[in-house]
Parts: sequence; C-alpha cells; structure tokens
Amino acid sequence: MKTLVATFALAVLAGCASSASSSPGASRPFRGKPHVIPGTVEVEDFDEGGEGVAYHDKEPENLEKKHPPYRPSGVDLEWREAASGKYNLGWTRPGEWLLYSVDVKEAGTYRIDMHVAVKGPGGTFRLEFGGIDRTGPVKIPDTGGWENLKPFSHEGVKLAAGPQVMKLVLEAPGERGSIGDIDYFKFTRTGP
Ligand SMILES: [Ca+2]
Ligand SMILES: [Ca+2]
Repeated sequence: MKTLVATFALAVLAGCASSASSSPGASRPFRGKPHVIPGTVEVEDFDEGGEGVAYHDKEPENLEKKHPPYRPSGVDLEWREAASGKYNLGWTRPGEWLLYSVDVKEAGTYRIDMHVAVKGPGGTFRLEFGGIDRTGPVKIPDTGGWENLKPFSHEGVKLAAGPQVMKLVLEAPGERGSIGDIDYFKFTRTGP
C-alpha cells in the first residue's frame, strides 16, 4: 500500500512539473503567504518549489553574483539599489516562467503598473491566472538602457476572485535576446 501511495504521489508530482500552469498547488507561496490582489507582487517573490515546479530558468546558475543571494535558486534576481525590494528579475529568456500564489480579493478589471528596464526594444511576456492568459502578449518598451528602471502600465486585465496561481511567462525575445528586467507588478482595480 505504501508503495502504491508513493507511486501515485510521484505521478502527481511528475504531472505537475510538466504542466505547471494547469496544476496549482504544486508550488508553495513565498514565505508561506499568497500575494494579495489588489496589491503589489514583487517579481523576486515567486513561489517555493524549485526548478520545474515554481519556475523554469534556462540557465541553472543565478547570474547575479552579489552575496548572500536574495534567495537560493537558479532564477536570475538582479540586485539594484533603485529596485523595489532591492531586486528585480533579470537575464530573462523566452520560455522561462515563474509562479506566484495570489489571492484576488475582488473580481474585476485591473491595471498593472510595473517598473521595467531594457536596452532597445524589449520582448514580450504574458500573465496567466489559473491557466488562463489574462494579458495577451505585453511588450516591454525601450527604457534607454538596462540601468533605467521606468514605469510602464498595462490596462484592462480581467481577474476572477479567489486564491489562484499567477504564471509569468517570458514569451518572445527583444532586440538583445532578453525580454527585459521586471521589478514588480502592482495591481489596481479600475472597474467591474
Ligand atoms: Ca539562471
Ligand atoms: Ca522587486
């Protein structure tokens, strides 16, 4: 019986790892608490669970060499004095993704305010909630250099209420191969 249960658990885990967007619950909230929406989701505060469960990062190392790291993982979290929480997601590549356990307190239409940085035209990302694409491709605008974190907004994002998993999917590369640096997502409800 024990073996059967273990086999079943492994099968469930394997299923989760291969299709993370359709398997909320595989990852765990960072510091044990889901992000509350309306509110701010720091991009560096993705879920716990590791590679293939809470995130997929193409390069197994953390390319930020500041020690100690913000958190032990292969996700490239760039230290930056000007960033909210002192870190942003950097060295982004198409096909990478990160999960965030969130609790949407009010259903409705939201505006997402961000801080982003990219040199030249940036790439695109999307945000899925409960496996549903809620933003479509969002293109990060040229901020005039990697050193310039600038405000950027995306409007008209429809969200359902309740606990769910938000997935940041890095889609298509910009001119330099990366999508762009992202510091945070601030969700403000703008309508029903
Ligand atoms: Ca990496
Ligand atoms: Ca941040």
